[in-house]
Amino acid sequence: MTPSPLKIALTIAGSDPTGGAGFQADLKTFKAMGVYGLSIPAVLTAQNTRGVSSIHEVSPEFFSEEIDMLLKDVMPDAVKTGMLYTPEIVERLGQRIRERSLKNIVVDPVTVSSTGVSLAKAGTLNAMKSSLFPLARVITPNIHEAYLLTGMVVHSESDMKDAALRLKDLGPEEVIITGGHLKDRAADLLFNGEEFLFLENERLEGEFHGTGCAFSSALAAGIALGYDVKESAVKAKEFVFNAMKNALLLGKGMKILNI
Ligand code: PXL
Repeated sequence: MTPSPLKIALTIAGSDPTGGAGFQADLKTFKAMGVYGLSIPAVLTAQNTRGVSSIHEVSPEFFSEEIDMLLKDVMPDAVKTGMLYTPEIVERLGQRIRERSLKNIVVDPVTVSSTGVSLAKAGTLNAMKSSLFPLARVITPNIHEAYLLTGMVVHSESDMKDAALRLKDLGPEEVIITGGHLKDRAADLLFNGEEFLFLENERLEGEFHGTGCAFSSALAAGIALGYDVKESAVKAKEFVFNAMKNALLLGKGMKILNI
């Protein structure tokens, strides 16, 4: 038997039964990017394309066991974190990342669903700031999350830069703020501590479910493959743009990315 020739990415995130977001979307994205996908559910949601009706927590003890059992056997080349929901889960994850010396951590600080349901309990963002951001290769807040994390309202290109500077001070190696708008273009801002880089694309109208999950997992896949954050971000943006262009009306609610 030969070792797996594939690079491996692990998603630690919530379950979205529609597959539009959550670890299911992450796994499909890993596959599409040519990376083998591992997944650890951190929390479960009952939802359809119209919204989330209920959230079921995984106990911190079971969560730790999921991680320990998997990681004593398989080592990922990159890890993406999504909806973690409670401060306890975030803290346990931080502890395990340190103990296991996990590298290439992409932290998507998920706070709210596309339909407005809270996906983070009180204290979760603060726990991410103290326990996860300092361990992160890159964090990927959208402009709303950037506001919640920094208290800075983000409208313009220069607001995005100010918020990125503040977010970099929280400890990640690099910061990508997603979902900005420059004129009629969709713009993400990458800050690596030295220079700012705007990644722009044509803007597509409408609300899409799962763009944040697909972007951060495509980014983690690129990093697992050995690309740097900038190269991975360019690939991830293209991947999400194509998935948005081909979005599906799967149910009676939001458009789902075609991944
Ligand atoms: O898109 C954010 C998100 C992340 N993770 C899970 C979700 C959602 C949005 O609904 O359900 C599990």
